Amino acid sequence: MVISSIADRLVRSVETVSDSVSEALFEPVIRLGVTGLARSGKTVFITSLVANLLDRGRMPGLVAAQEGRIEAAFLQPQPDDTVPRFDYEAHLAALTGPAPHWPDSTRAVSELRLSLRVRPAGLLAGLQGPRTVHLDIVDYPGEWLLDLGLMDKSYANWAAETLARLRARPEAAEYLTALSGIDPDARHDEPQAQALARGFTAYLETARVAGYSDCTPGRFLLPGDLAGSPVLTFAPLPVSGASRRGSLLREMERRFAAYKSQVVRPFFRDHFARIDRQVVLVDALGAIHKGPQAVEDMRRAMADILGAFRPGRNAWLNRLLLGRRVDRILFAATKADHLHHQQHPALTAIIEALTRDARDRAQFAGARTEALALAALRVTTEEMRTHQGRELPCVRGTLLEGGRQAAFYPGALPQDPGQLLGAARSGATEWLNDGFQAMTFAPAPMQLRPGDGPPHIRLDRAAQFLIGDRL
Ligand SMILES: Nc1nc2c(ncn2[C@@H]2O[C@H](COP(=O)(O)OP(=O)(O)OP(=O)(O)O)[C@@H](O)[C@H]2O)c(=O)[nH]1
Ligand SMILES: [Mg+2]
Repeated sequence: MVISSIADRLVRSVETVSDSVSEALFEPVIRLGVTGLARSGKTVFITSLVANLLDRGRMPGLVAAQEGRIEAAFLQPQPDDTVPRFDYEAHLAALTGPAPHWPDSTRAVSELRLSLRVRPAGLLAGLQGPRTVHLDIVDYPGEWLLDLGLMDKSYANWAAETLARLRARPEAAEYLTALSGIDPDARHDEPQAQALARGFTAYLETARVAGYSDCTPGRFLLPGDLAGSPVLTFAPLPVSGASRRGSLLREMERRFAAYKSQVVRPFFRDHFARIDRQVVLVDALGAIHKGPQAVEDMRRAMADILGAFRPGRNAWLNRLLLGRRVDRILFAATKADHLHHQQHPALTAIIEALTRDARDRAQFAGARTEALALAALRVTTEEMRTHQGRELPCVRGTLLEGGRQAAFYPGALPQDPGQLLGAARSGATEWLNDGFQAMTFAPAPMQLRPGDGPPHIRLDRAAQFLIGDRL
């Protein structure tokens, strides 16, 4: 434990030194973390951001692009040889090819380096030539951040807290029944451990579908190449005292410790601790459509995610960070092209209120945060339609199911976000008015003018907040 944290620190200090060497050589590196819960829009966001930084015709809100100071942008080999590369070309081909479709779901960390040749602004403009700024974009599942909470818990603490939560939830009934026949002090038996882990994983999966955000350990839901390995074969057991050698309980304790040191720690050390700027993508419209409980859950998840970025949150993480920290965090409500622009201010107000609330809940003081509603890829057009004598602001697009063209009015969002969040917080199970419909549109075939990236909404504003000051 001690040795590995010293080793972590050594790795980090060497990196800090090499980062400052390259900064001194005028090739600054910005590491941009892109995260969000499953299906929040990470892959589409990164693909469209990169395409729009390569061809900047639709990026007037990015000041350096607007001023014509970005002379060139190009993809380069990434610095980390062991992290999968973000498959930019395949995702872009999916979105903009002749039969456009949404990219496949991605379930692990990936990375891409985009380098920009930028002429300096202001006083330095006449004195210095252009310099290269590297933008390293790191895509990782938001679920993994929630595991930070496990780091300062023992197995006994974790199991007791988890079981207390499970007892209040009907989704856990099956696991709890299976547990009632188990003696934690009996000899460890691998098929039994596996059956328990399977039962616990099944509970986590149902809980996530039901909309709970506290579905940790995160890797149980997104196992990747760890599926079936002992680090993922544990489950909470009732603990009444010290464990006996060779018992099921002792083995569970050991695997929980292994999960922390071999799964959670490397993620925070190799990825999280090196991020400079962060964007957290939130499918707010999807949650509003699912109902008040999903909104309440999203509100809590945002606070938990922000909590991971709170300076001093965790002694172990602090040592790893060596004083370095993320200094800007953007919360972005994605898929805003589901709404006519008349409704954008209401969505912006909701994501702003949620972000303020997450700051308060996480007692967050540190980085600058901002909230924004955007569409990384705009797949709709706007139109006004008369319905029962009323003008409705609609969006038109190709429906994902059936491929038909349709105009669609999702319903009214409340002008006052307090109304929505208040109902969610007070435990309402349905919205008072007609509710809010979500529709899934397919990407449409597009013809891009030379110099233009794919169409979007406010992606340039997001880029300005995240990297504009460093260009
Ligand atoms: N209309 C619209 N839909 C979007 C947009 N971005 C994402 N979507 C929808 O959201 C889905 C998920 O987007 P992804 O980018 O794959 O989300 P992700 O966060 O990478 O998902 P995972 O990899 O499964 O975690 C897509 O298949 C689209 O249906 C957007 O800008 N506009
Ligand atoms: Mg993805």
